[in-house]
Amino acid sequence: MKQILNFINGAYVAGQAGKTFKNINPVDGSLIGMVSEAGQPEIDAAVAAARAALEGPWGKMSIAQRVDLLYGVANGITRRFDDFLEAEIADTGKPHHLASHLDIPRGAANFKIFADVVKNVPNEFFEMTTPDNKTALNYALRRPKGVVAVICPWNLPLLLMTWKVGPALACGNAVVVKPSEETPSTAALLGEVMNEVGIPAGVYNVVHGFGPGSAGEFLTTHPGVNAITFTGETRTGSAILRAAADGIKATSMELGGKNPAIVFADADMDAVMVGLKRSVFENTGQVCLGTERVYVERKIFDKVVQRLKEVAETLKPGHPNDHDADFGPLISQEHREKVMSYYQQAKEQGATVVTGGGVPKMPKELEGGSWVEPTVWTGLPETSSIVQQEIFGPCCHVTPFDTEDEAVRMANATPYGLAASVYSSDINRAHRVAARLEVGLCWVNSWFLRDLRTPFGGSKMSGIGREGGVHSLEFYTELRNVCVKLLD
Ligand code: NAD
Ligand code: 6OD
Repeated sequence: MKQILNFINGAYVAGQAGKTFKNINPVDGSLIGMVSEAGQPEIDAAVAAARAALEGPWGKMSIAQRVDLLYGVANGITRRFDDFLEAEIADTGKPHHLASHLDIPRGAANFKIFADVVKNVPNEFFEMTTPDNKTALNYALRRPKGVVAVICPWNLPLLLMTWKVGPALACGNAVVVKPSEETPSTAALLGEVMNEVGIPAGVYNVVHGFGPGSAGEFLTTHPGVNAITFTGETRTGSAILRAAADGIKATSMELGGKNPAIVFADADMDAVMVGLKRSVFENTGQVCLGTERVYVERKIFDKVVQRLKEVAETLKPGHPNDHDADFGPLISQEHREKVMSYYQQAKEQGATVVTGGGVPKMPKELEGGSWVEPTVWTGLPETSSIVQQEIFGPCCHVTPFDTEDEAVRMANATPYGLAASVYSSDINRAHRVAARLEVGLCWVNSWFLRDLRTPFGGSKMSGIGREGGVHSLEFYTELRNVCVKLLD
């Protein structure tokens, strides 16, 4: 039986209390292995190891030396590509083609790109005249924040973890990562790469466990942690913000979404269908940026609904290694219950179920997996739970609109503000609408195109702060102003 251990100070260790939890393959419900849960002693040890690394060789390295090591990590992930792929697929059940094109290459790229960003960051400099008419020079030093806690979700495990660990290490911090309890494997495996490429012990630590009363809470409340970067549900984000308040810790919050797509009648229909197919159904709808609300100009409403139905009905569920399979299971039976409760609510609230709404018929060997059907609804009021709440499944509700103002008003009418897509061939309208949407990211005629130098994050209840490119440097470094008075 596979054992997944904590990675502390460069070594794999079991929790002292001997507590373990199951790592389940969502494809068929089989047991992958047992995960060692970290308790308070392991969190203390991980934070102490991170602090010692900052005070030791890691803290003394030049930017150039760190950059070289981070290139090494990127190459190390690429060298062990198949190991990462296998681990990610076993934990998530996502199709081989998705993990091999998105998750694992981005895991490597996140180290290379942020290494490049820190190499090129300019420093602020101001020359001033003092009250006694002399000159003083001001410059800003960027220093690491210190020990950064990285708390991760399960939907894109390696990608989203390295999206934080890459810039944190590039800026000279040391990290303690808590991967999701559903997907512990790639974070643990990355420890091997860190050792292989010579990242000093204690710079990268991994502790496994849950949130409240477990590793997540022990880490976010630890006095030795200077900053917390979190990706996950909005409700969890609130709990972590409360924990962080007591210790005045810096926080970056990437939270939930209920993202709209607005389709105008002049849109290129192929671009619309390519965009919606990916944004509604990719990764079985478990992408924070995914579209769960589609607003369509009334004159093409029936056509778009029909095309969405056709797309949904051609999608084939299947085992990750089945190259014809378009989508995998949801992450867990617990998450399936949540998604199915929304499928039930939609029926009770009187939705027209255009397609889906149930569980697909799977071959016997996959019947234990957490499968759901791709689903499209129409006919619900904008106030319904289906239109207001994040479901995080392969589903969307489609609503008609008559005017640009009405589309923007409905798109903005949820507590969330993460991402949106606008489909139109009228370039002026596209810019105008993008500027009016209350979101952190807006794609036009596309979805989830990512240049990692650009700001990423949500507004309203979808998050606080931006990461990406120099914006990550803002979070992962502390600026220190040095003022030098030139004496005669
Ligand atoms: P989650 O909030 O349930 O868990 C995320 C992590 O937080 C896990 O590691 C969990 O163990 C930990 N955690 C839970 N309670 C905690 C606590 N009190 N203290 C410390 N840690 C705690 O989220 P999830 O179900 O893993 O992921 C899905 C959610 O993540 C969705 O809401 C999705 O929209 C969101 N998400 C957002 C982004 C973004 O960039 N905005 C990206 C991906 C996912
Ligand atoms: O691409 C990224 O950097 C990113 N943060 C994606 C988030 C996806 C959410 O599920």
